[in-house]
Amino acid sequence: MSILNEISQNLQQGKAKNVKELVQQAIREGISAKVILEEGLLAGMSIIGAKFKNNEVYVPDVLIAARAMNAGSELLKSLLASNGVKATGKVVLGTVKGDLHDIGKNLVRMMMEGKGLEVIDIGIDVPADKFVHTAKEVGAQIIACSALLTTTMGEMKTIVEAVKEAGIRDKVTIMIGGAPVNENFCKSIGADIYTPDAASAAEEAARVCSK
Ligand code: B1M
Repeated sequence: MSILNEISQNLQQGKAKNVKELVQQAIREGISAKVILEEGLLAGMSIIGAKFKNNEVYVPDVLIAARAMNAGSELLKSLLASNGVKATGKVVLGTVKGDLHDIGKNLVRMMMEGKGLEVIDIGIDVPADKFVHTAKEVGAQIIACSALLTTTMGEMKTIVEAVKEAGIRDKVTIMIGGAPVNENFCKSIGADIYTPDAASAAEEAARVCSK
C-alpha cells in the first residue's frame, strides 16, 4: 500500500498518532505538502464523508477521523506556505454560530498564514457580534466566515447585518466559504467574496490586503 493510501486508511480509522507519523514519513520521503493533503488526508476525509452520508459510520467515528485530519494537517502548515502574492493584513476567521465544523476553517487559516496574513482564529460556533467585536478590536481588513451546514449558512447574513450596524461595513471585506454556500448566496446576503476552497480564499485575502 502506498504511504498516501496508508494515511487515508489510518485517518478513516481515526488513528491520529499513526497519521502524524505517516505524514512525517511522507514529508521525509519528499512528497509535496499539497499531495499529502489532497491525496492522503482529504482523500480519507472524503471517504468518511460518503460513509457518514450513507449511515455506514456515525458521529463519533467522524469526530475521531476529524481529529486525525487536524493533527496531520498541522504538520503541513509551514510547508503549505505558497508562492505568489505575499501580503500583510489582519483577518478575523471563524465558523459561524451553531456550526462545529472546523477542518475547512483550519485549512483556510493555514493557507492565509502562508500568504503572510495575520489570522485571528476565533474558533467554532461563533456568534455574529464576536466577529464584529474582534474585527473592530484588532482593526481587521477581512472577516472570513465558514459554514458547513445548510441550517447555519444563514448566520452569514446576520454577520453582514451586524457589520453594517457596527458602522464598519466600508472598512471590512466579508469573505464566505464552506460546502453549502456559493457565489449566488454570497451576492444575496451582501457579502463581498465567495471562494470554493482554502487556497483561493488565501489568494483573494492576499489580493484584498495588498490593495
Ligand atoms: Co458533519 N455534516 N455534522 N460533522 N460533516 C457534513 C457537513 C454533512 C455534509 C455530512 C452529510 O450528511 N453528508 C452534513 C451537512 C448536511 C447539510 O447541512 N447539508 C453534516 C451533518 C448533518 C452534521 C450533523 C448535524 C450530524 C448529526 O449530529 N446528526 C452534526 C452537526 C454539528 C454542528 O456543527 N452543530 C455534524 C457533526 C460533525 C462532526 C462533529 C462529527 C464532524 C466535524 C468535526 C470537525 O470539523 N472538527 C463532521 C464532519 C467531519 C463532517 C464531514 C464528514 C466532513 C467535513 C470536512 O471537514 N470536510 C461532512 C461531509 C462532507 O463534507 N463530505 C459533514 C473536509 C474539509 C476540508 O472540507 O470543510 O468543506 P470543508 O472545507 C472546504 C471548502 O468547503 C472550503 O475550503 C475547504 C477546502 O479547501 N471552505 C472555505 C471551508 N470554509 C471556507 C471558508 C472560506 C473559503 C473556503 O472563506 C472564508
